[in-house]
Amino acid sequence: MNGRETRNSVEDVWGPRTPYEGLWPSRVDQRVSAEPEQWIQSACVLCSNGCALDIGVKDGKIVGVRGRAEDRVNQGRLGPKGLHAWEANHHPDRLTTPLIRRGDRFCEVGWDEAMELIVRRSKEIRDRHTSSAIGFYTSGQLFLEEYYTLAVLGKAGLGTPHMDGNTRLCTATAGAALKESFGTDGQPGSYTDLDTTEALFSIGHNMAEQQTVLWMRVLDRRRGPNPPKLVIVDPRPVASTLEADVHLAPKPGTNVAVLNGLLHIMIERGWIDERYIHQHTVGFDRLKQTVGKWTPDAVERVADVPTPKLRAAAEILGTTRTLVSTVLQGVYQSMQATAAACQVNNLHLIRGLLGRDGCGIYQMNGQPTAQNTRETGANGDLPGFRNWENPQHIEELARLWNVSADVIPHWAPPTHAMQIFRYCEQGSIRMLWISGTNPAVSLPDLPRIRKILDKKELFVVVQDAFMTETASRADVVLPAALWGEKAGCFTNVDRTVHLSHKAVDPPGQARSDLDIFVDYARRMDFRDLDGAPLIKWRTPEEAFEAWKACSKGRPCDYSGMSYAKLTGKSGIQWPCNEQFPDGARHLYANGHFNTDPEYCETFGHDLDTGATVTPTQYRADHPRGRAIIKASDYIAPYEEPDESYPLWLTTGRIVYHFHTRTKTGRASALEEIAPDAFVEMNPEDAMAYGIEEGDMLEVRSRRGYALAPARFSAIRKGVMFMPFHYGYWDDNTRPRAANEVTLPEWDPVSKQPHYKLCAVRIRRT
Ligand SMILES: Nc1nc2c(c(=O)[nH]1)N[C@H]1C(S)=C(S)[C@@H](COP(=O)(O)OP(=O)(O)OC[C@H]3O[C@@H](n4cnc5c(=O)[nH]c(N)nc54)[C@H](O)[C@@H]3O)O[C@H]1N2
Ligand SMILES: Nc1nc2c(c(=O)[nH]1)N[C@H]1C(S)=C(S)[C@@H](COP(=O)(O)OP(=O)(O)OC[C@H]3O[C@@H](n4cnc5c(=O)[nH]c(N)nc54)[C@H](O)[C@@H]3O)O[C@H]1N2
Ligand code: SF4
Ligand SMILES: [Mo]
Repeated sequence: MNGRETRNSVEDVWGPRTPYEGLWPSRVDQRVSAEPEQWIQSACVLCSNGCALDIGVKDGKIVGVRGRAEDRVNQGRLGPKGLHAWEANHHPDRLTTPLIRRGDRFCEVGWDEAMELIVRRSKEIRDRHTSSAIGFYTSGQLFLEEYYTLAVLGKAGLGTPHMDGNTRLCTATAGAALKESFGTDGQPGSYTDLDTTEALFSIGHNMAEQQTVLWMRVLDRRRGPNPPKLVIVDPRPVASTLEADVHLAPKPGTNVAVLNGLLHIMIERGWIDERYIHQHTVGFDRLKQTVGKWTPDAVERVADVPTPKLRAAAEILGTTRTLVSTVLQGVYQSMQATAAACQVNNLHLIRGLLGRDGCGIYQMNGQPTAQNTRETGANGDLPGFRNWENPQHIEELARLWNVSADVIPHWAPPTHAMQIFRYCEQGSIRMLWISGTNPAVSLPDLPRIRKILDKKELFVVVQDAFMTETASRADVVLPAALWGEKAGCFTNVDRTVHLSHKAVDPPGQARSDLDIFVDYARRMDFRDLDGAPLIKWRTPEEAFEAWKACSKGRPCDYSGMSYAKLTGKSGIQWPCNEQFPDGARHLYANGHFNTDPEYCETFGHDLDTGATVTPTQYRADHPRGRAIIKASDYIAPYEEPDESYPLWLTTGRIVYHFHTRTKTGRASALEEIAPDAFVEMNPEDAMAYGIEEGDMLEVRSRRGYALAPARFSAIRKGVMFMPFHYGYWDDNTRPRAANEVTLPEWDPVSKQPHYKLCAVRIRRT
């Protein structure tokens, strides 16, 4: 790249500081390969931060991006992925025609032939085995309008209970923890809380690498007047831990012990808001009882966190007048995911640090549009955060869609992703339609996942922009348009909705996911009770209008938004309606939560077993708009190092790549700086095995093995880390995907897999 970038984000990830307190100054980051003729408004789709940007277009091609200075989320800043990954849009590897498998090769066909085959197989399978033999596995990366269309055709057209998204791997626990504590999904806080907060608590979240622009905001506060205190909990040394005032590095899988220890100290020292607890919560007594035994010594024994450090952290969290907390995969993909995430909610509740400026909880999202998968019900929940156990809510949807309530699956909890794959394995699901996700690299225990996808009896449709490891195992591949080539909305982690306009045409015959779903619904001839087409929209804007009607009156109320209102200025936070025409910064500002039995999204679960609370039980304990404090005692991980597999492996991400690298692996500067997998380990562990940096290691678990070179860091002894980005589309010479070895276990409440823990052994090859 010549002089057309404002900064080199690969060498200097966060760029220069703009110290502040109060109003975050803007700094516009830009990177183009040629002077754009036109700038088209959009937002970045490479993480849940949702940075607003304009897409630069020249001669019908994307030639770069620049941050939008006027946007509340990023005030112009962009990180390395945002500045680079657009290069993938015009990569020659893009899929441009539908493909049908004939024997062991793919044949190019037209859309009619591909869609007719899918429709024929759908009808055959439905007629012989019912709609329950058809499953959908979607993404956290499509647009809101696309998910909503998929949700309606799946729930009201086919009536299959087997729909989930890769959001199950990503933010199912965020949703679950918000529901358990506050009654429905929805992040209570706002990014503007960071502008004034006195303290920040981050657990299992590598913000500096994974939400780089959010971290810029934190760094700018840290360099400005009245910098916030910073407490970080992560077993690895990551960029943010160097900045922290207190870094707790617990043994993997011990989050609940650490959090119970913090709560214990806070309660013991009287660092609680008794009035808030009394007026706005239920369940405090049980929490007090449960954390009673988690003295600092007890925490040290289980989690190996030194007692002075735990006390120092508790003092910051217990005495600060405002607090922002962030939680992500080190919690959601670790032991007791929902239980641990709920303890962070509890920490805010017992101190009354909620619903006002400077106080926010982010049960973070990861993927850019994961929030929308959950809102629209494309992940198995019901649209608009409705409760599948509430007959009233089912009736509302039936009326809205003009279908019989019996069609909408609500007789059992929605099927979660790992169970969908289990049903495919057992043969009760015979058709699986995968859109915008790459399970052949991202699901745990890959040897098993490959076997399932390769089953002759399973008809697999894959809708993607590239020939991924999953697409190459499909029966039909549908070429999808990417971001920039279609219009639609998405919502970031602080409920800010952005509209991404279409900037360029998709390559070849590639079509938007919306077009594909609408086409399928038309060809399947799904109809409502009056015989009219079930899907009454064609364009993204029409789909958005339909969604607005569905969301009205629910927490995620979009009814006050429009494509026009979302164009030209900053993104807008939901709820946006008559009461909040410009959106609302905080949920629960009045201390009233969404826990009313007629309004809530779930009646809740036992956090340890996942057993559901019955509607009768919930009504009997009626929380009356109070938040629910749920306690949980520590449970040891299911698989721990032993004699045969003596080391921990944890997996995750690095700053330069996004997931299975379909985009970032095709952005030259990102691929160049991070071309291969590695095993991060402590030099002392390495010495015990006679391993030198760069040696090729075999990492083996009870499931399988992967090969990657050793890299040293100050990671906890006995723990190793592998990024899960590297699969096989560009290097099929050795097993190198972290998920060859990971554990197919999941959280009992959120059903999110435990990617952060498994026992392995290593040897030099
Ligand atoms: N660069 C980049 N950014 C991304 C993504 C990407 O692929 N690349 N993906 C996006 C998506 S979808 C997501 S979900 C997010 C994920 O963002 P993060 O959750 O921040 O990323 P991870 O690397 O998965 O895990 C976070 C941290 O958890 C720690 N950890 C492991 N085990 C434990 C434990 O038992 N307890 C605690 N407290 N910590 C533990 C790890 O050491 C790791 O540093 O990032 C988003 N942003
Ligand atoms: N070991 C381990 N495994 C993990 C994790 C971990 O930390 N450790 N993290 C988990 C998490 S949090 C996540 S989010 C998942 C991510 O796992 P995946 O979802 O499998 O990863 P991606 O590479 O993002 O796959 C998205 C696919 O969608 C395609 N795509 C992009 N945009 C569009 C579009 O507009 N339309 C269509 N049809 N396709 C599109 C991309 O080309 C890509 O193939 O991985 C999970 N797996
Ligand atoms: S922080 Fe996330 S949304 Fe913002 S530019 Fe980076 S990848 Fe994109
Ligand atoms: Mo994720």
